[in-house]
Amino acid sequence: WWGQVEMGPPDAILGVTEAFKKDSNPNKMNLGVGAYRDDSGKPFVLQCVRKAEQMIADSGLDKEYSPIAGNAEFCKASAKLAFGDDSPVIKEGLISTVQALSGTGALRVGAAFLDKFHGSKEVYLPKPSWGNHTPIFKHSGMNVKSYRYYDPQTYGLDEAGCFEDISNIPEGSVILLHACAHNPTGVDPKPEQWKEMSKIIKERKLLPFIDMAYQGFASGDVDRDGFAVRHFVEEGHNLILAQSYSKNMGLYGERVGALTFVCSSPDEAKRVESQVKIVIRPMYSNPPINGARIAATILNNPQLHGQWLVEVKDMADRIITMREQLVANLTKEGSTHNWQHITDQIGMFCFTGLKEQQVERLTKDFSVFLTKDGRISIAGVSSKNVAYLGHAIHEVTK
Ligand code: PLP
Ligand code: TYF
Repeated sequence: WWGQVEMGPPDAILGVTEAFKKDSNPNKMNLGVGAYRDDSGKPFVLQCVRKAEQMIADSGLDKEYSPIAGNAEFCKASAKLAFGDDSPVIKEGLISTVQALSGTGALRVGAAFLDKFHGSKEVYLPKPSWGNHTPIFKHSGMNVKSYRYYDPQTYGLDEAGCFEDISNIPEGSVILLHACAHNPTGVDPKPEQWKEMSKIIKERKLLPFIDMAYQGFASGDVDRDGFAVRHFVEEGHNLILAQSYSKNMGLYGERVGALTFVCSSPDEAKRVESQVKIVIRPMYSNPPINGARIAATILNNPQLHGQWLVEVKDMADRIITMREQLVANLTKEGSTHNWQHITDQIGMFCFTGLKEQQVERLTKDFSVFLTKDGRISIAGVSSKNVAYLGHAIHEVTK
C-alpha cells in the first residue's frame, strides 16, 4: 500500500541531533536543538521540579482522564504568569485558557481554531521564524506569509522593513509574534518598538497570535519577558497566546503548555472555550496529566515558585556568561570580525551570521553541529568547550 511513499527529509533541527549522535569525535558539540544543558553539558532537571514530583507522588492522586481543557489550576496559574497576577482581563473573565501539548500543541490547536472560525486564512510570520511554524499553520489549513524582521547587515531588527510590511498586511489577517527570545535570531524588539508594533497592528486590525516559548529565558525575569504580551493586552488587543514550559521549567518531554484566547466579553470567552474543546476532542481527546500537575504545583506553591524564579535566572545567566566567553575566545584567537551580536542577541540562540559553507566546515572539520542557517544553541556551550568553539568558528571565518 505504501510502495509509492517517498523517503522524507530529516527534520531541519532534530536531524542535527541524529547526525551528532553518529559522530565519533570526542570534542563534538551539539549546538542544534534548543535544549538547556548545565555547565557539564548534561540535561538539567530543576530542583523545584524534583520537589514538585515528590509532592505529587506523596499525594497519591489518581490517573483518571483529564477534562478536555486540561488541569484547571494549571490553566489559571499559566494565565497569571503570562498576564500578571492583577491583570484586569483575568479579573473580568475575558480569557479562556486550555492546557495544551506544550507550545507546539498550543499553536496547532490555535491554528485549527482559526481555520474553523477566523474570517481570514492568512497568517504572517516574521522572516525568519521557528522552522516548525510554517508546517503547523499549513497543516491546519492556513496560508502562511511573512513580514520582514531580521536584518543580516546589522544582525538586529529590520525596524523600517518590519513596520512597513506590517502596515501593508490586509485587515483581519493573523500576525504571529515571538513574545521574547526570538527563535532563531535572538533578536527582540525593544519596548518602544513593541509599542509601535502594537499601534500598527491595531490600526491594521490584525489578530496577534503570540508565541511565548521562552518566558524567563530572555532576561532571567519572567515579568520582564512578559512585557510584549502585557503591553498588547493593556492596549486592548484581543489575541491568542501559546505558552510552553519546555524551556523555562525544563519540562521538554512532559509536553506542558497552554493556549489562551483574550476575548471581548466573558460570554465570548465561554463560547470560544466551548469551541476550542470541540477542536481538541477529535485531535487527542484530552491532555496528559503529569506535566501539568508539576507546573501547577510549582506555580501555586509560593516556596517552589520562588525557587523556580531563581533557577530560571540561573539558566539565563549561564547562557549570558557563555555568550561573553565565546566572544572573549574569538578575540583571543585573533578574530578581527565584530562579534558584538553574540552578546547583543538574547535567549537560547545566537544567529551567528555564518554562511552555509562555513557551517558545513564547522561540522565537517570540527564536529560542531548546528542548523544550516548558522543558528547556534548557546545552551550547548559550556566553560569546558567554549574555547574549542571559539577556535573552530575563528578557523572557518578567517
Ligand atoms: N515556539 C518556539 C518559537 C520555539 O522555539 C519552540 C521550541 O523550541 C516552541 C514554540 C515549542 O516547543 P514545545 O512544543 O516543546 O513547547
Ligand atoms: O531548537 C528548536 O528550535 C526546537 C526544539 O518537540 C524543539 O525545534 C524540539 C522538539 C520539539 C519542540 C521543539
